[in-house]
Amino acid sequence: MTTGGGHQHNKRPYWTSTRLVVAGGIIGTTAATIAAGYNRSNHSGNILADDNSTIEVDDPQTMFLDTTDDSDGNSTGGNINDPPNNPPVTSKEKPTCEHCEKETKAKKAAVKLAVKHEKHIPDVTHGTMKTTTMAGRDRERNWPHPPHHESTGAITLVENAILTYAPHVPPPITRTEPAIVKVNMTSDSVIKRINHDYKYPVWRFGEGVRGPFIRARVGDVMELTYMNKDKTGMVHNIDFHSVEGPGGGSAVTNCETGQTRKCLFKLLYPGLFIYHCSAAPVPLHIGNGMYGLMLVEPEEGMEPVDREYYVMQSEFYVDEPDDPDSEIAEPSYSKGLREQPDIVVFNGKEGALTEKHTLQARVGERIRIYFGNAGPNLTSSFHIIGSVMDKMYRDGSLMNPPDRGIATTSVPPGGATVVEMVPRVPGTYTMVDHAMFRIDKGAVGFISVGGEKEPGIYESQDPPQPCPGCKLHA
Ligand SMILES: [Cu+2]
Repeated sequence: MTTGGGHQHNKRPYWTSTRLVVAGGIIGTTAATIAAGYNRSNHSGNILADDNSTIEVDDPQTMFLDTTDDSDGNSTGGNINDPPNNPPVTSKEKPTCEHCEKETKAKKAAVKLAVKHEKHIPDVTHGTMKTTTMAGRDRERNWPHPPHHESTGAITLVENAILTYAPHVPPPITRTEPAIVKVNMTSDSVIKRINHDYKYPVWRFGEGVRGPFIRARVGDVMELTYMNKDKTGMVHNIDFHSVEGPGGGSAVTNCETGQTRKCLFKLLYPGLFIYHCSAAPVPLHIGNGMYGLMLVEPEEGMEPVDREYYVMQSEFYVDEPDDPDSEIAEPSYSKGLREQPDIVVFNGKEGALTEKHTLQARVGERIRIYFGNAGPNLTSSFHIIGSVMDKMYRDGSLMNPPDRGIATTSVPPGGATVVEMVPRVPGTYTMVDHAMFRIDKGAVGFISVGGEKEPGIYESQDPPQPCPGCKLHA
């Protein structure tokens, strides 16, 4: 493994036929081999074959954290060498940057103009935003580097992503440097119960209607191995909203049954993003269950909290089974076109977060919910009955400060949000889409909070009463 001198501004893609440039460094032939689809062996001895082969891979559900340094070329991730025709960038001279030079000229011009007109001058050139007024007031605040500036050297760390299914969330990222994060994904289709009336032919990633939660860090490179195991013969792919490039990755992950795709995606922006299948017809692939969440942590990581949960909303459009004795409903494209769902649920089915499956918490704990809306049609008015969101990261952005003291937030189809609450009174808190008729379609989830209440916040002569027939107050 070689390390590169930072600050490269390559116009070519991250991988080429001869070398891979990641974060200004050079990964070399392994990644290039992946990109080119050549065969290689991984650390387990399983063959990772080219795009069109049916192969056996590591069990994608058996994930573990592996921080093996891949620099010796013999451990996780395989052989990483720098090809002789592409020597490492070792010069200590500061590379010139065409973009920056243009930006500097533009800034000088802006300063002249601002002096003339006494306007604010935003400077977003190198990591700090400084807003200068002619009155001499300077205000600095942290401002993320533009993506092309994140060139700090080669990535030598390789790890396997820990993937979890809702409502569980992988543990926080603790490392302070970028890594190549290996993510194994599969797709298939199965018959699953989606509410008290119907079973349904759900299409899914991994083992859940709502795929696995993927957690990484900005600047990481996701090394995706995606295998379509769907025996029906349907083509699937993955569109990651966290990925820059055609189709968010779907353009290079189209898979027929038995095929495997391998891709490298650099994660340029922190935030909470959904991913979904975008094979045609796209609304059916999403509506039938092919979606999930990916968290890209900022460099400084997420603030520690007491509990984290993964919740996704989606809707189903169904026709009655042709066979009156069957419980298996049919997808209804016409209802989808009319945007009239029969079923609206959290985490893939009615009751996924009620009865024995309520989320758990204690008074005084900070609870963070990663909430996504797969749609495919409805905007969610996400609300937690009995709680004000102490923090709410609008649209899942982790580059902006959170909003505070929010009761209800809109989450569009394909969108996400991160919310935090701190319950101060024990009892049941209810997650809903505040378009309230949807509770009768299944969109209800409970958070059961135990512990002693803080005094003076919620007082009554009578204890809380059960609410007969009510779906909101368990
Ligand atoms: Cu699909």
